[in-house]
Amino acid sequence: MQEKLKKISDDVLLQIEKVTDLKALEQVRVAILGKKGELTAVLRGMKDLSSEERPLIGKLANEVRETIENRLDEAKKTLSGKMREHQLQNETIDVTMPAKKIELGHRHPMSIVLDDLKDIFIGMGYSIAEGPEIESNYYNFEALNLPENHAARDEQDTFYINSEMMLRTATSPVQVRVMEKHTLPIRMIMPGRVYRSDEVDATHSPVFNQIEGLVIDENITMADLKGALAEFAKTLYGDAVEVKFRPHYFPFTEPSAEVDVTCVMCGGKGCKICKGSGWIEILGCGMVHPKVLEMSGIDSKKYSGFAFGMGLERLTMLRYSIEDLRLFYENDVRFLKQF
Ligand code: 2NM
Repeated sequence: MQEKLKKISDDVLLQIEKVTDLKALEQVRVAILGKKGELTAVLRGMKDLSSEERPLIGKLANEVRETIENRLDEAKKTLSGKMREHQLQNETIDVTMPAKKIELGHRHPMSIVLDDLKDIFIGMGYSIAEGPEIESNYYNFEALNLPENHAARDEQDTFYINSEMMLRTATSPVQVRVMEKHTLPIRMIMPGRVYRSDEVDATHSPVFNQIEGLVIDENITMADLKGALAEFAKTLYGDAVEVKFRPHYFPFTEPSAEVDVTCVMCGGKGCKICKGSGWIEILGCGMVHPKVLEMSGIDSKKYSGFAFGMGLERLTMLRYSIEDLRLFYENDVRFLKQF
């Protein structure tokens, strides 16, 4: 019995020395001191010993158990220490390492151009007005003198919500709303999102952005329109640019015109962008139709005014030589980063 205890003790102490992690150490402990452990079995067998042997073996068995327990404790302490040290070495933070670069965003090219436009018009004394994107038949068409059979009113061209309401096809309804309040004079631009039922291609999108302008006061003439819009074009594209007013037709203005500038790409020689003509159309404009003024409660004998409208996508494409407006909405950072 004494020998058996000695062997158990020697074996276990050797095993403890060899163990390299806490899990294995626990396995050793269970195998010797656990309910079904080797030493536990010996201690249980004590009752079968003779009364002479029992105290001797009992004492020895307890000593062995104490030694083993002490060794297990020591090994546990050493192993945890080593593991902690290992952890500290592997998980150190190098505070001198350069931080992850935070990518700063910036304005979308269309926002850059819109901000420039706002600056130009604010500089000429205009203020900015906005209005709803869902409009009534009256504000979107009727008040703008668009005849019942006008193509723009067609279901094919406009997103109707019901027979009375629709997504606005231009920002002109905002101008009507401003005119109705008739706190004159008016000198305003109306930027905003507009909707037309167009197929998407390089130059069309069912959702796009417009900037329209409206000036109403006593004695406003076509000369004021020409002066203001030529000034605007030259501020946007540079003094070298030539500006041309070409007669056109709009139901809400009379007379009406389209404004061309010498091609920003070729300077007027003719290229792919201006289709060889040397000119590029940038906006539509005209003297507000007396009927339109009267419908909004403005006395057309006392007051007159001009209005104009342009597409923000188009202006931005011209500014940056972008050939496909779909790039504006895809938000591919490789595209956006260039501006
Ligand atoms: C354009 C071209 C010409 C325009 C006119 C009006 C209003 F409300 F005063 F009648 N709003 N917008 C207008 C005139 C818009 O866009 C190409």
